[in-house]
Amino acid sequence: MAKGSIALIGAPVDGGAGMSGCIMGPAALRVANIGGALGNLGYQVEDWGNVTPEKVELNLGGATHHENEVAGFARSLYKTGVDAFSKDFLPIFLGGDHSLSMGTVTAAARHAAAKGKKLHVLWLDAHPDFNRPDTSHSGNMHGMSAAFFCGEDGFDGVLEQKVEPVDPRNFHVFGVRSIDQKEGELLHERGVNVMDMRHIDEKGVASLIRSVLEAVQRDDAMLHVSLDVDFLDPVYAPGVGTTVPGGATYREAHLVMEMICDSGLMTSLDLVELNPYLDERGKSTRMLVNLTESGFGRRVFDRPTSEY
Ligand code: 6HN
Ligand code: MN
Ligand code: MN
Ligand code: MN
Repeated sequence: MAKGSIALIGAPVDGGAGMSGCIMGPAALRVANIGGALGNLGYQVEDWGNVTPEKVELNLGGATHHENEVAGFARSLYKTGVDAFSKDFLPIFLGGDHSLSMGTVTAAARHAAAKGKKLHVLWLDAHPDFNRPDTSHSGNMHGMSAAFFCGEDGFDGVLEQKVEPVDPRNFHVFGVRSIDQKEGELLHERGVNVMDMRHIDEKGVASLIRSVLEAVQRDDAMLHVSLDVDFLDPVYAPGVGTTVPGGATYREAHLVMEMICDSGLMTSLDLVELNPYLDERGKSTRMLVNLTESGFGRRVFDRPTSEY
């Protein structure tokens, strides 16, 4: 079976994080040959280069900062993302901090709506990134992206277009272990599917991820996956500004990606928060590339999924 086409889209946005360094993320992923790795798995890969942020003048108030940079990237990612979907590419967005999902997920949601479909989002992260400008203590916009694309208030002017909001019940947060007080209340109120680390310890990766994939399948929906480096335990991926102990192990993270691949449901992917300045000899960059390979078909042993 011929495999599809993948567009690599770089987004060196840096100002959404509390610490700089994510600007080097797309370059590090290319140095680690992410494109070649996907090509070896049988995909047609086109590298679309890095997007150029639009010029924006915006003030979201409160502690929020760098909104011009974040909104500038969000707007160009939105347009480039919509373009990639309409040309039948599966876009992989190379971050850049997690604020970039304000552009990538809204592009996916727009494309889904145009096809009369729903969009589910699987958020692999130590954090749910569900703050609004008025609940955020840090003012860092990488902690707000999910609130934005789920249609929360307080983000006027980030995109020029009206956002097609993701239904919070179709927003699946997996691997979390750090939630701010008001952010947690909002997650409850909105009915977000939060799978925290305790949940994963008790139920295991496989049954929880299977239930997410079944929900996507039932809805015949598109699936956007957003992989934050801090989803992983810092032992495996120290190259990120927001490490939290108690994260996913090497095998847990690979199993997630292998199951996503077997489902055939993923329609777009973000690789975010990689900070090469904080990394140890390329460890976290390689981890991200290896996880991407698992998400696109690399296997330890070729065996039918039904045998697992
Ligand atoms: N990320 N909840 C914290 C904040 O500043 O709002 C942490 C956010 C982390 C964001 O990891 O993408
Ligand atoms: Mn401001
Ligand atoms: Mn994040
Ligand atoms: Mn995080």
